[in-house]
Amino acid sequence: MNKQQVSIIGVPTDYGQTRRGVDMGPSAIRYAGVVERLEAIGHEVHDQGDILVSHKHDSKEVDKQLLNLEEVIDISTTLGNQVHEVLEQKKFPLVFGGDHSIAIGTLAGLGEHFQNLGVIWFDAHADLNTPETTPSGNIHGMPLAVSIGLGHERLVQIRNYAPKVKPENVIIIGARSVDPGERELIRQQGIKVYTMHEIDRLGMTRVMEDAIAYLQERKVDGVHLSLDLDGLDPLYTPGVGTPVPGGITYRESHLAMEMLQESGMLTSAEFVEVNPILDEKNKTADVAVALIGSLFGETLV
Ligand code: HAR
Ligand code: MN
Ligand code: MN
Ligand code: MN
Repeated sequence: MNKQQVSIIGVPTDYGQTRRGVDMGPSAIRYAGVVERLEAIGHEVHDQGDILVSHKHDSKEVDKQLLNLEEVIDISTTLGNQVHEVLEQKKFPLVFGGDHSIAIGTLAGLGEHFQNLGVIWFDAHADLNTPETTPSGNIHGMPLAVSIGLGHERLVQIRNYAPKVKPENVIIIGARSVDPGERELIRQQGIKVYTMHEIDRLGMTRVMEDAIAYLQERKVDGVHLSLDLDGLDPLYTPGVGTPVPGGITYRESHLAMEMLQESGMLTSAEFVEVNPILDEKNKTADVAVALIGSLFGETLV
């Protein structure tokens, strides 16, 4: 197990959707002992604290297709700059949300450093909506589209370049709630998706072997894991804003993390959508921290 220097960044935002409480995700994950857990494995952890997020919720302009656009742009820009700095320092960025809109900022910080970044999007949803296709106006349903260069220009151009990742370098794992516009984009852009059907059918071992081999064939120079806790079945992670039944199990998700660790390809990660208000005794944050343990090489014996 090679020791890493890990930089934690918390992003306490709920502006990507409309249920309050997900802004407390970074606190819940810290409370669940993430720093201690990583240190016990032998990693050197630098907790940079949370980026500054206003909780004013006083937006005057209301674009129903892009709720809280200005706030999301601000937060994404700050986060993108900070992730970029962490990479300059040759540390591993580990980002805690917040809702999944934060991925816009995280990927904006990664995309310049890696010329051919791979992304594993672990989620019940595809997060490939645009202002034209969104059923909700919630930007947390759009970050993957934005990162491949589709959507509102000011989101797409955070840190002044686009796209952040090539669509053919993206793999979605765990999808079971996909909107019509998203389905079309998946086909049109050649995004690789392992829905719950493939996970049931092939098993998580085969899915991860295939996913890792695919990224190796594509000769990626880094891999980012964007893990939405709603990718797991709500039995294990009830503290999320948009739970969808029929998800990935606790053991399957651990196996996925362990296989990613073994691949040695991972260069950054984020854990999003933990909402302590909707949770049962911090269960969802506990799962996040347990998964982080596996992802960073925790072993039992
Ligand atoms: N697809 C729906 C929308 O765009 C729901 C998105 C659900 N949100 C997430 N993202 N948690 O993974 O509104
Ligand atoms: Mn808030
Ligand atoms: Mn998501
Ligand atoms: Mn989701």
